Amino acid sequence: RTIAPGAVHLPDWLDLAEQRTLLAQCRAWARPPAGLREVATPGGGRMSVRQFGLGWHWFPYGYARTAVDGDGAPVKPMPEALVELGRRTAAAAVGEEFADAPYDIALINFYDADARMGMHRDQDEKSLDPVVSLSLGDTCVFRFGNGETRAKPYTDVELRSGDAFVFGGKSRLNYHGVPRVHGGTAPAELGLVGRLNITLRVSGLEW
Ligand code: MD3
Ligand code: FE
Repeated sequence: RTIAPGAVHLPDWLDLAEQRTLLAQCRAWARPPAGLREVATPGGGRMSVRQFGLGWHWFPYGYARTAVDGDGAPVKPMPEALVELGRRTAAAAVGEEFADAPYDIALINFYDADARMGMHRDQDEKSLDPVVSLSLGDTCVFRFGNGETRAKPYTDVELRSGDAFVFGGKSRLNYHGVPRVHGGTAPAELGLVGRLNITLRVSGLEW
């Protein structure tokens, strides 16, 4: 389950009941204002992934926590349930030293069957504590690249509903992306058309 040093895949980390609970929570958290939104790319395009944040908003270009975001909507708090889930998952995957890590921001991405995420690195956090990723719904191809460039060599891994993936240590700043979503592969009992990815992060900010 270790894909690269510090990058650990936990297949079937959440059982179906836990997946349903997390999905119901995401639906509640995504209610307007400040629900799922389209995000502009630096090049002036639109990301095919729609997203929203908990515990922060995107104040171009970085994390911020003012009372309202750019749309005038209140910033939603980081739910305690996600703080605990982040700690528990990181501790199980990469080490007990993260059992109390201060997970304070979440980014929730929604992919329809045509959505993609290009190769990028997550370097807006000031903390190098592990990022915890949780997948719900459709299976995707997750592409894990190297620490230097967005090109090869990379490793493709399928992420399925209920899987967790933790990125810490030497893998924390690696390039990665989602080149493909397999539409219609979500577990029928879950009741989700598409894919949700929840990432739990430590901002490293004092706020
Ligand atoms: C590797 N999301 O939100 S999750 C992202 O499936 C993001 O929605 C993808 O990349 C998704 O930034 C991939 C896996 C992931 C998340 C964070 C990472 C891999 C990572 C941070 C560092 C290294
Ligand atoms: Fe990322």
